[in-house]
Order: sequence, then C-alpha cells, then structure tokens
Amino acid sequence: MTNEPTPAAAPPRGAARRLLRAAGAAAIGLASAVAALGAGELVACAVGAGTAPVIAVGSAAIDLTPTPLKEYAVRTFGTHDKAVLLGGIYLTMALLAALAGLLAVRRPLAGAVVFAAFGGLGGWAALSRPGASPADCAPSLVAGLVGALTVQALARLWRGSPGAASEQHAEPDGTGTTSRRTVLTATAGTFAAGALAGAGGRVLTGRRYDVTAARDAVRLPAPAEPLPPLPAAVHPNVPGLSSFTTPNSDFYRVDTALTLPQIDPRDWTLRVHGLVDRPLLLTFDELLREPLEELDHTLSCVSNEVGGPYVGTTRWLGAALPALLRRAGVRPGADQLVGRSKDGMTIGTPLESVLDGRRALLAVAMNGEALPVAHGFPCRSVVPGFYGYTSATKWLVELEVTTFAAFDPYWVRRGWDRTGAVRTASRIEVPAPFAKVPAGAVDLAGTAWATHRGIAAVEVRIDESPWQQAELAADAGPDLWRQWSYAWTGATPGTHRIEVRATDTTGAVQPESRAAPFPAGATGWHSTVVTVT
Ligand SMILES: Nc1nc2c(c(=O)[nH]1)N[C@H]1C(S)=C(S)[C@@H](COP(=O)(O)O)O[C@H]1N2
Ligand SMILES: [Mo]
Repeated sequence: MTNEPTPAAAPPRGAARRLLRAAGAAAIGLASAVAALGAGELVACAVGAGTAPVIAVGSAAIDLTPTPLKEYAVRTFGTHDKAVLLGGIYLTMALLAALAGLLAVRRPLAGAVVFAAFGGLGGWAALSRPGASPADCAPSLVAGLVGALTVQALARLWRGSPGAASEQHAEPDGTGTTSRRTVLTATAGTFAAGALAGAGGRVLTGRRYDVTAARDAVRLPAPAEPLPPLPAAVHPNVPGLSSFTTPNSDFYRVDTALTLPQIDPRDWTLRVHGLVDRPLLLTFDELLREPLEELDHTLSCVSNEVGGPYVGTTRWLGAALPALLRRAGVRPGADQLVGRSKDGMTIGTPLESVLDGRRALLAVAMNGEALPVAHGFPCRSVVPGFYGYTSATKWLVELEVTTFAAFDPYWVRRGWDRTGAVRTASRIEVPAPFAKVPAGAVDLAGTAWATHRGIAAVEVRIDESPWQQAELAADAGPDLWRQWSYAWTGATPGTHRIEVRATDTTGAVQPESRAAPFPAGATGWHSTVVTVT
C-alpha cells in the first residue's frame, strides 16, 4: 500500500477490469487448446484411433500410474475409472491452457512454447505405446504446432487492441489497431472451429475404425463338441439372485484400453512362437475351421473386492488352446505362456496348467454370439482357474511360449502375483445390503466360486451364532460358480449381520482374515447387514 490518495470507486473498477482482462487472456489460451486438440483429432482420423493427443496421454498415464493409485481408482470409480481419468486430463489441460493464455498476452512466444512442449509430450506418449509406429506422434505434433501458432496469433491480435493498450507490455506501434470486438470474435471463432474439428474428427475416427459390421458378418460354426444346456437346477429360484449365466451386456469389463481396439477379423492373425518347434500363423478363417469346443466358465478379476461385482459366467466357444500348443511343439524348459494383445497388453499363464488336461480356449464367442468388442473381439484366451490378468488376453494377436525367468508380463511388472490362481470366494446377494425384511422366514442366497477347484460347501451364520450349511444348487462343474440358498427361519426384529464362507473341493475353508486384492486376490468373509421389521 502507498499513501497516495485513491478515488473511492477506482479499486473495484480496476479490479473488475483486470479480472475481465485475465478472463480474456485465459480464453485465448483455452481457444488455442481447443483448436490444437481439434487438429489432433482430425490427424488421428488418418493415422489411427488411439493416437489422438488426449487418448495417447491418457493411455501412457494408465501405464505409468503406480499400482496403489490404480487400485484406488478401480475401487473408488469402478468401471467409470476411465471417464474420471479423461475428465482429469481435460481439466488439467484446460487449466494449463488458461495459464498459457495469461502468459501469451505478455509474451506471445512463451505462450507458443508451452503449446509446442505439450505437443511434444503428447507425441512422446503416443510413441511410448506398445507397437507404436513413428506416424503415431503426428496428431500430437500437429496439435502442438496448431496450438502454438494459434495462441501466438490471438495474443498478437490482443496486444493490438485498445483493452491491451493500457498495459505496459502492449506493442509500441500497435496501440488500438484492432478492436476488442475483433479479438473476441477471433477467440470465439477459434474455439468453435476447434470444437467442430474435434467432434468431427472423433465421429470420423469412430466410423473409420468401427468393426461392428465386420463383427455382425461373422458366421460362427457349430461346435464340434457342443455342451448340453445347463440344468435349471444350477439356479435356486430366489428373487434378486443373479442369473447363473451372465448376459453379455451385464458382463463386467476390466482393461487398460482407453479406446477399444477395433480389429477386423480379415486383418487378424494369431502368431504362435517362442520356445516351439513349429511356429504357427493362423488367420481368423483358419481358426474357425478348427474343431470348436464350448466351455462353461466363471471369469473373475483379481481386483474384485470381497463381495464385489467383477465376476461373471458365460458359455465360451473357441478352439482348444492345448491342442494348438501341442501342434506347435512346446520345447522342454518352457514354463510360461504369454498372450499379447493388439493394444500391447501382455498376460502370462503357467504353461504347465494350460497343458494339464483342463479345457482352455482361444475363444471367439460368448453366449452364442461373436465376442463383443469390449470383451476381446475377434479372439481372446480363456484358461479356467486363473484370474483374468493371468489368463484371459482380450484382442489376442500373439502367443509366446517362454519362461517366467525370461519375461515379466504387464501386471507382474507392477507387482502382482505371477501365478494368479483364483482364490475361493463367496458372496451374499439376497437380501441386498441394508434391506428391510419382515420377521419370520427369510431367504438368503448368493454365489461362490473357486474356479477349476470347485465349491464343496457354503456356510452361513447369523450374528456370530454357529455356522449353518447352506443348500448348494446343482453342480455344473469345477470351472463354474455355484449358487446357494439358505432358509433362515425365526428372524427376529432388529438388525442382523449375516456372514458367508465357502469350502473348495480340496477341503480348504475360506480364511476369515481380510486381504486386499493386491497382489494376489482378496480374502475374507463377505457379510451383509439386514433389518428385520
Ligand atoms: N488386452 C487386454 N486383455 C485383458 C485385460 C487388459 O487390460 N487388456 N485385462 C485382463 C483382466 S485384468 C481381466 S479381469 C479380464 C476381464 O475380461 P472382461 O473385461 O471380458 O470381463 O481381461 C483380461 N484381459
Ligand atoms: Mo482383472
């Protein structure tokens, strides 16, 4: 503060004007960013889906995110984790763009440098993607260039306007050459053009790489070894209990893909190589000509919390994976089978388990229709007994026979257990948590799974009274979950805590001690609280 007298009305007016000027400068930054991203989307349409700046940065961010943070995101946001990540990236970019705008009206070149740097970062992110080609950095580089040129042009225009003339940094010769309206129109126009280019680019990219039509055209051969329909007795008839077979539209989705890989089956090949005598290369038509088998199987995610939703049961159709590996001739010493996806995911399964006589598939269909794109179209692997992250490579394009010593797959590099065998789990689905039920007889029901070992028993207890045997529905095989029910009689008014635990066919009872999903799957008993009225 100085001692100079100030007119009473001046401070708010001055502050308001400064605020308005700052907003204008920030808008210049934002408009330039929108123009940059719009240009990036257009170029991405030519170069390839997933190379657009925000997607490239987001994908790199997913791979660089430390495991605890990833776990937190999956736990907190569930399947919305990707939307949250993209939202975060857009928000960060908007903030930095606004700051770049504030910088640019003082020093246009400095503002341009910020945009160029971001373009470079995006380009680096795109090139860091597995299987990236040099052209993949083009959308980000073009975005950086467009952003730099735009911010510089808008900032120059601004400095020539009367609003800026009062600033010390105004160009000495440019005072008042452009009107404020011109600057505003140019900024708004840039914003609109950028948004239009971005939206247009997105739509065009989506159309150009969309494989819906190719998927619809797939004619699935009849299975050489069909399975009979599942007996109705696998499902206790308790309202509110999940269906035994999970509809495809309800099947959980867990992956690192920000944009779904779109693979036209006509372009698809599967390479089988590594420690084999006869490397193979299969086209999709050749795969469909293999004798196809059906497999009823419960797939679950290692990230599933006790009682969580990342599990589903489906009827897969596919070619026998063990037979294919035998044809390739697995060499002695190999102990790991690594699946590689189109988007660079690597998933390692103990080879011994794949070849121990269990059914394992190169699946092409689920529940009678070609794999949904989100679930790995056109082909994924399925190996009962293992969590998805060690067995179920979606968008599979390569199988490498190798060793655990030679190669750590994606999740193992991030600290997850390298075997990934499914732990015994059980959950209460009926009554729903915090449900209010009338006193007397209450139906309890749920599901339990110990994939490939099978469930031998499920017990429930109420308010820590002795464990009671639940009634198991029909057993459809060890690779499937098993549903259970229990008729609780004499439920008295008040709140009650119900717990469940399962025993697998080896006789091992689910441990009570709680373990987090990381690094080998959650343990602990699921419980639910109900109010009896
Ligand atoms: N290409 C690819 N395959 C993948 C993953 C992935 O991120 N990318 N995630 C795995 C994990 S962790 C699980 S649990 C299953 C989930 O399969 P779903 O999304 O079809 O349920 O896919 C597996 N296969
Ligand atoms: Mo998973």
